[in-house]
Amino acid sequence: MGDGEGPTRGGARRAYPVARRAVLRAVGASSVVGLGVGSVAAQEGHGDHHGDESGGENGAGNGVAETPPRIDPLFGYASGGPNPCAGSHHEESDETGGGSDHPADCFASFPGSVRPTHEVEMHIGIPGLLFAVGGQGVLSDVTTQSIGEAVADGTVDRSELHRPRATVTVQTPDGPVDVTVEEIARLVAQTVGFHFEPAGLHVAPGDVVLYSAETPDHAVASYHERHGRQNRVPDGVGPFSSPLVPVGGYWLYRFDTPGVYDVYCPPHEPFGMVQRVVVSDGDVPEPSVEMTGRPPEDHNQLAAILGGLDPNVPSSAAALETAALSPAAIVERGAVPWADVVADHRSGGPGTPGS
Ligand SMILES: [Cu+2]
Repeated sequence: MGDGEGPTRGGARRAYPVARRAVLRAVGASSVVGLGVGSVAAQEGHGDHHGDESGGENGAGNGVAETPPRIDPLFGYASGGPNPCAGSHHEESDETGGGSDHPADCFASFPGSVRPTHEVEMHIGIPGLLFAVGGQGVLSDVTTQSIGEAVADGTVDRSELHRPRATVTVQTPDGPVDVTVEEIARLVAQTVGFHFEPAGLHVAPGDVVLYSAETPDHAVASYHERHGRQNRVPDGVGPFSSPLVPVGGYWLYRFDTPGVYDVYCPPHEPFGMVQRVVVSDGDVPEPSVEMTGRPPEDHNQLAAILGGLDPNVPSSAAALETAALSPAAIVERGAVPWADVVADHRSGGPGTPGS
């Protein structure tokens, strides 16, 4: 990407605000609109992958020639959107879990060469009010510690809290809000943090997974030696990764080689944002872990960005060790919700505070 590419870059920059407005209009409205924008992007020569490195072979500038989109084995297929499957999950509801309650036509609108059969959403999962409480220093250290201990198992017992009815005033974008210590504790207990939904996914070899960005600042990367990490993908699988996926956009990846794949969100791996994908025809493969680099983070740093409030969400290492994310559980259930991983951890996994 040198300075000599000024005109190209200018063109791309001009195109982005248009695409972004289209995304905003489309978010939440699932419909068969994905292909139109995808084709436009391809004709403008900046749609598919990472721009200049891979754009050449797609024949941009060939006029009407149409090259079927393809999924790169390392860089997948990225799109700024709109995502035809946007907003189709309802993970906040316990009943639906990590299932596949997308509209029937949501995958059918993709070209056959890249058509997904599963969707994974990328979420933040932290109430905005909690950020405000944590960032404004309105709680004493004693109260903060008592909240952490009280919610370590994911439930709130008023008797475990220091001054549960005491009220603090928090400044929010909508003005000052009064909250009690008990209410803050309930917010902490509800916090599941940065996560993939579902956190565990079983697919057949050759299946394509759509990763959807519901909130900002997420990406997908394999635990791989060439990312400086412990290798946690099957033999022969490369160091695949997505770009940072814009809200409303998506990234597609095809899982070809059977085995267990552990992936992480690079910005949020210190906060436990990991996923396990099991690729098999129904058998239960073993994880293939090689000590090639840094292992998954073994300390969850959520408390550091929440002013010391600790929701006891598992670290990346702890999440991958839960029973919920065992390959057998993932194959049996098909999809494992992140809430089950958090519940497993809070119910007494190693490292649970106060146990
Ligand atoms: Cu993330």
